Amino acid sequence: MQKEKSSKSSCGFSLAPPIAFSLATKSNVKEESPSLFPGLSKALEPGVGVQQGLNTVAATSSQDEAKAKPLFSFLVPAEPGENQTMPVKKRVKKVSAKPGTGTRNLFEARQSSLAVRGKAKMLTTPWRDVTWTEEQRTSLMEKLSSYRPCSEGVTQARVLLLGPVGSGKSSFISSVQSVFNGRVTNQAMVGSSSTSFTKKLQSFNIRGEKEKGPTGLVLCDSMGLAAGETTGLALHDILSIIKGHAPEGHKFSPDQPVRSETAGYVKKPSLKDKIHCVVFVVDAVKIQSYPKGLSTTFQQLREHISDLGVHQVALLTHVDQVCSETAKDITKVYHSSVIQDTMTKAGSLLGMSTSYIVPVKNYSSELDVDVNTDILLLSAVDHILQYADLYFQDNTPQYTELGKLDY
Ligand SMILES: Nc1nc2c(ncn2[C@@H]2O[C@H](COP(=O)(O)OP(=O)(O)O)[C@@H](O)[C@H]2O)c(=O)[nH]1
Ligand SMILES: [Mg+2]
Repeated sequence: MQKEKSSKSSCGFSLAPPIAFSLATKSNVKEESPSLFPGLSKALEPGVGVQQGLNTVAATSSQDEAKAKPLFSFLVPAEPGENQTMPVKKRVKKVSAKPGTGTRNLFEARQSSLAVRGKAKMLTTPWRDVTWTEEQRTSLMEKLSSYRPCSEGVTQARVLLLGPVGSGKSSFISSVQSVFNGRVTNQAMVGSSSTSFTKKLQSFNIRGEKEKGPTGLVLCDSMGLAAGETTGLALHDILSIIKGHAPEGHKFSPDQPVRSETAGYVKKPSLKDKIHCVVFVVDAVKIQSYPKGLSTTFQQLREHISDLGVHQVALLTHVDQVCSETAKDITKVYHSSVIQDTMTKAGSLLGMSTSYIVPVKNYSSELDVDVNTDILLLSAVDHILQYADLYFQDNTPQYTELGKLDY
């Protein structure tokens, strides 16, 4: 089993090389409790979160987005964590028809054997290494609180989250802020009852621990992506944000693309106004049911964003809903073969190597933060900042070849 190794970037963040995923060997696999969920799927309206409860506000905001743009219905498991990989053949064949002689049908026998074969596999050796301790959380918090971009004149890394409605963009922003606050707060959801909220470009300046002031990280929320929107307005608007032209609070509208006449339009954006890293956000539960066009949307977007020299990574959210063991204990996330498999699917959807993708469990219905969920979220931020730093390296004179300015 080969695990990821880390190397240090010149900005102090460790860079993860592409992961070599290895196949589970028998000795490396232990069985999880049988899957609790049948193979049926049901369609949900876009924007309706699987998880209800505290985040009904967020769900409302997503619905507002959905209203604004007719999207698509997602097929999601009838139950969280449902495993759709277990076809059950309903072939019934009596072995013996004689009553009282242990009549048993093959269907029952098959069912019980499937119950064993269908168990989600948990790997004894994790496919990525994480230290799950209080010290690790503290050290990550300190590292990220003191993070500053390695580029003069830029005090914060601006990171844009892009993904379908309901994928967990706003939840991620709120969850990261919650980690630093030490309690679950729904920062990115505030005001989401307003119908325009999720249509606006909103930047969230992540604050560090108490009295530590702002971190060097700004997370930018925008409205959801839909399949087939890469041509025309949406793509144009996304690229305007990335180039730094779109003003804060800009309300996206198909009739009013960002242009030089737009109020607050930033004519000559400097490095600090631009987006320094793009994070695609996809939902593990919906990974197989996203419309085909979404993959094309992602790939076209990626091409355009790459042309701007901006690095891209991805978050795979809702991992707690595809693996029951991980739902019970988040430290199992890198032991889960279901999640490993979903990562591969996310990689194909996005057209990127899985080494750029990190699994995440956002705070959704919890009231209190949890050390291990915090570690996973902070590791995701760490991952993002590595790639933001690559952008700064690429666009800062001291790092460019012979001091040649290329921006
Ligand atoms: N169980 C679970 N629910 C999540 C997770 N991330 C987001 N959610 C829920 O998914 C729904 C949509 O999330 P939201 O952040 O509004 O998505 P957005 O449209 O991309 O901003 C909300 O009900 C969230 O509480 C996650 O990692 N796990
Ligand atoms: Mg949102």
